[in-house]
Amino acid sequence: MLDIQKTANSEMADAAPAPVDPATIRREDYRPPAWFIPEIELDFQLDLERTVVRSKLDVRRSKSASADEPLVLQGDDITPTAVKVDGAAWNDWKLIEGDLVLPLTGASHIVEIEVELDPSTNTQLMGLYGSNGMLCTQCEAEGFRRITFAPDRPDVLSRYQVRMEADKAQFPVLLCNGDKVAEGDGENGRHWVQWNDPWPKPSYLFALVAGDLVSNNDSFTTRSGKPVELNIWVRDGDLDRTGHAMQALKDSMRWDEETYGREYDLGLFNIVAVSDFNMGAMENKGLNIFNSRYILADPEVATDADFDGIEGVVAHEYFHNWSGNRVTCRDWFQLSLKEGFTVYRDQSFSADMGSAALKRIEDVRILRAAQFPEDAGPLAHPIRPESYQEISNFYTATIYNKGAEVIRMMNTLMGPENFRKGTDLYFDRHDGEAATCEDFVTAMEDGGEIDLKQFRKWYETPGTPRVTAKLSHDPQTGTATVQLSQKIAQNGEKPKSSELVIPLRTALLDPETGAHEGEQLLLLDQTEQSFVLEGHKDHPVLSINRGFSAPIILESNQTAEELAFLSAHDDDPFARFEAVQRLMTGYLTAKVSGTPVDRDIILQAVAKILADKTIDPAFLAELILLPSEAFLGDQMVEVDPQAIHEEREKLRGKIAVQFEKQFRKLYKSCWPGEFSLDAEARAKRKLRNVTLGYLAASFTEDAAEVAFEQYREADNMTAMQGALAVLSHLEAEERAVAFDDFYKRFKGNPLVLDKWFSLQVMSQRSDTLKRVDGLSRHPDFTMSNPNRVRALYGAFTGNQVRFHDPSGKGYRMIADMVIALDKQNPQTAARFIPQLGRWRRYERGRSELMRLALEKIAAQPDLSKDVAEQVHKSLA
Ligand code: 0A1
Ligand code: ZN
Repeated sequence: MLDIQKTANSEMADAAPAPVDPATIRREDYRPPAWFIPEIELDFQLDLERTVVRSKLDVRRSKSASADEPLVLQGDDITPTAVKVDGAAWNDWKLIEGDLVLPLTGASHIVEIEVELDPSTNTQLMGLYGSNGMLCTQCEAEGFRRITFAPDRPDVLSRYQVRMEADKAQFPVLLCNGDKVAEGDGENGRHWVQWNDPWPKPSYLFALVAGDLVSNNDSFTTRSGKPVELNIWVRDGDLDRTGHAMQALKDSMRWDEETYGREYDLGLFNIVAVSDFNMGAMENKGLNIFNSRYILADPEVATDADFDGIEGVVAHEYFHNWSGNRVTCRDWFQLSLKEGFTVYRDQSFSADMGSAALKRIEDVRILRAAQFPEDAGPLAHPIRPESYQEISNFYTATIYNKGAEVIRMMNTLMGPENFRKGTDLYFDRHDGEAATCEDFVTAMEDGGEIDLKQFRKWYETPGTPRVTAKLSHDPQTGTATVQLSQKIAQNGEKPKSSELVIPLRTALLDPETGAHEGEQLLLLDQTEQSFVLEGHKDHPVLSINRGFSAPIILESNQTAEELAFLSAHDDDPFARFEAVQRLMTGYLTAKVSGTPVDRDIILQAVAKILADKTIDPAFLAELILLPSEAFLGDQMVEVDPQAIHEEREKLRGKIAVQFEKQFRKLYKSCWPGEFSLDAEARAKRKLRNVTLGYLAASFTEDAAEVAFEQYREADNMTAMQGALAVLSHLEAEERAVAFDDFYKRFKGNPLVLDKWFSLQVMSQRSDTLKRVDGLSRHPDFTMSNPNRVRALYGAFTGNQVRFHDPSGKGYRMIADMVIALDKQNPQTAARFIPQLGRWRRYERGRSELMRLALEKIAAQPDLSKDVAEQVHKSLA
């Protein structure tokens, strides 16, 4: 219809505003709430199949709202069984698109509502649901409306008093936000607990848990001397796997006091581990709920990476107590206000707890693997989006990880002292409020005495900036000139020039020794800019974007010789790592596109690295790793996964053969002693796995034997997984033996079983597609558990060469899975769309097959909002 009108009167159509899709929610349409709810009382009669929720809302009309503005309380898939206003039964209500609308007059009322729920049928895992016999909730972003009717928006803050009642034998533990104020036994074997949360909070931070749980109980004394009881609640039998999480919690509490001056504000902090969870964890006030994979660990079942993940996520959720809970978001467009800042905080914490250099390499790897592709594709959005249809789709690497990079750049620009002054002012100024990204930037300006006017562009600009750097040198004047320019490309379009503020930590290295006279911060804030640096007799070597000080793609005129020089000499660990990566990436992308290129320079660089005895084993392991196939694809105009795979394997094989002796020696030198989680032991485990990979790639006949031996002797999951990862690609008999043994040993542990699924579908073997299909029918596979779905299908979509099988079978398999999963768990289903959504980046044949898979999903009737938004945007 719209199109016909346009052709009939094109002049009119041009002048008219863009058609507004009713499903689209826009940032510019924000209106403050018409009603506030300072107090909420909730009563839960809990049961797995029939839970009754009674709410009592103290509703107050906003002074700025008109006198006839009705009270609208959001609901999703619920109906009221009773409504009262000011104590009397009230029938004057309507359900409009799920929301409860009450045409109330006057300034304040008490509204009481009763709702009945069946948590056992809640497969979306949003709202109140059953997981493994327990009851738990997930309310962010819009799950509270699946529990009861309420103004389910983050700028309505309420104080909650909650009474929970349940069968005592079935649910001996009843938890909610805040402090426990009373408890007692009821009739018929029931018991109850009364909870009071003194801190006003938005509904998305509400949580309860009821179950048969045991706790690791500990305590923490805040720096002002207040005692805090700490509990990590798990199922019986998992208790001895909670020690690492508890230590991480106490370390986080101390760190936030020391680094940001933030103290915990309740007498109790509870964490609960649940096995069915859509995301990693959730920061509900005083009652964090975690995906069990981010709590449970011991060396026998968890890898070193798992231990790090636990430390980081425990810290992340704890830090939200200030960046998210005490200061929350005004609306969901501001999500990065809490998420970007909190990711930055957890990254800094982990850097302080371990190796800052390794942590930075890891964080950049994640950014490049998840965020850069997002920013280059059809789902690109700024860290503060302008619109959305389903907010669950916006828990993205852009909001989280690019958001963290933006905060990190503020720190770089301001320096740590002024940065702290800024965050102090932000917390003081907005404590107890629902704030915006703009509030944050203003507080940083006021507290940190800096002008961030132009810097704000980062909040509204999608796409990854490309910075071109050229170094020229004038021996006569001894000046070196760094010429910089910036542009941004979006969704495959031609790059346009940009004017972001880009802080580039830079050093000019002496071409003989690699020494330099200190770093400089080059501030690129125009489209093109030159920086003249004095005092360089000889042509120096440029080391730029050290520490990855800005989230950009660097294009420089550096030669392979210069990169090799940096890979041997750069004193910034990230820059040194980056130099090797760029050297290898340049070689491999040239090979894939058929350009003749020199390989010896890479071999020489690797030889130097291997000969450098000052490098610690963990860093050495990073330096000799090849860039991933996915990353290499991201550097190509048109991706051919098979060609990339082949060239990468050739280079890997060549390095493996050339340095076989050294790898063998290193492998032996990393022989594990007594298991320990200290840095040295971890570094050895890491290097041992990397060198094992090379030994297997060197075509030596004993590769399977060596890997199998490592598997057999391993007393920890890092070594076991490393061995299985190598075996998974081989034809050898040892592969099946090891995988069968692993299954038998760990079939009772769902988190380890997830690894068993993943390792098999990440195999490069040509029968992998068949294996994915077989595993999807395995009795231990279930679509009801998001971890299991991700373990099988998520890991498979990361397998570049097999997911992108030229037959298109991999794409069809994912499309069919998404269609089936969407009926059960739309949020998790929608998370698979971006893998297909990148179809425009692939060579013709694959591109078309990926598009067809998306079309098939799009053609389904009754798609969820989650999947529909992602599919339609991907095809647009
Ligand atoms: N705020 C959480 C992330 C989160 C978001 C949505 C969820 O719904 C299923 C769950 C968790 C965090 O940043 O950790
Ligand atoms: Zn978060």
